Amino acid sequence: MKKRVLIAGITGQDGSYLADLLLKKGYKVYGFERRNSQKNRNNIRHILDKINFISGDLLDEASIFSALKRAKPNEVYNLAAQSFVPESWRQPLYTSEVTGLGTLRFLEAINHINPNIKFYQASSSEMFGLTLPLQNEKTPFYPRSPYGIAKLYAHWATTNYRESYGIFAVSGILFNHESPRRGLEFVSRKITHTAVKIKLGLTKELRLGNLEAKRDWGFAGDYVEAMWLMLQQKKPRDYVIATGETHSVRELAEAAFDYLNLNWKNYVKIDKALFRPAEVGLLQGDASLAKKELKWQPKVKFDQLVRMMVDADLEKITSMYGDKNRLRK
Ligand code: NAP
Ligand code: F7E
Repeated sequence: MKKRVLIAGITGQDGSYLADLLLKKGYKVYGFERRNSQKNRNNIRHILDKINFISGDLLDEASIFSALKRAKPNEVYNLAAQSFVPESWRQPLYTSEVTGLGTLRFLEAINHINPNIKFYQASSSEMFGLTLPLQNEKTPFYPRSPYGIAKLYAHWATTNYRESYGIFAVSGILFNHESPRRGLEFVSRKITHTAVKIKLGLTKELRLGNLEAKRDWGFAGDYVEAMWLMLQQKKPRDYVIATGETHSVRELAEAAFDYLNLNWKNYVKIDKALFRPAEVGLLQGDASLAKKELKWQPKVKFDQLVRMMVDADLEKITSMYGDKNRLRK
């Protein structure tokens, strides 16, 4: 019998890669999708006919209950969240409701409907905040944003439901991961997308905030494999997923502009409004436990990731403007 999966956040970056992976593995895929005035299905447009959509919202407990009843999943991946860190200072209560309590709503529903459902929670390296690298499963948490705090609540709720009710509920503590499907506001995609527009003469500058912040950036396609592996283990436990390398925002900008034969210094302008009230300055993860127990390895390196994203943006933007002649010589 086909395994059944419910993916919350299927329209996002990770949800779309996870759906690709699980369809390939023969799962029947259900997508828990909130209602928007316009469908936001760009990331999954290539698999639309293979997904069974269920409308629902992390804010609406009843919709979670009925989604579980309808999909009857063996596995649930909760990838849905208000995931943009700066927005969490502008909408702290909303972020806590969705990103924090939303997870609790899923756990409660699973416990009531079928505690044998396996549950994956999308925890985040943002929970480590101000701690020193290398961060691993034993590193204490020190979140620096309402987003990080909400994720920490969800993280502990997941642990608690595992320990209280024996649910196979695990958290993947994932460090930043990017791809051509990343939202345009996150720094990696903002850089590759704007650098390409500059190259094509469509815009003149790129405004950025803190260039010195360092992140451990990996490829989303590699990271969804780790999510799946976590739910296939004999025992439920949490894992850090990271590349182990760290790079600054400045290095990311340099790599993207270099690849386009441009000097980043001529285009990047610092905008104080883009600095955060409290910053996470340095993240670098230690994924040795995942490498040992899950046999997981990141495949895409930093430079390869940047080039993949620039190439994809070149393709997208030129096809949108229909003017390949403006491409770089
Ligand atoms: P993303 O692209 O922002 O996707 C978020 C998804 O959540 C979207 O499908 C969005 O739907 C959905 N969503 C938002 N609010 C919702 C609500 N109230 N009810 C139902 N669905 C809702 O995020 P991502 O990069 O794929 O990340 C996936 C998860 O991993 C998130 O929980 C994120 O916080 C976490 N995480 C991400 C990273 C990373 O580097 N990417 C690292 C660690 C953890 P719409 O399309 O309708 O907006
Ligand atoms: O920022 C700096 C900014 O927004 C990275 C989410 O997926 O990963 C992501 O959160 C760094 C920060 O990602 C700009 O100050 C400079 O230090 O791409 P980001 P994030 O905040 O690390 C974690 C693991 C998650 O869980 C989140 O869901 O880049 N930065 N200038 C900028 N950042 C943005 N967005 N825009 C700038 O102009």
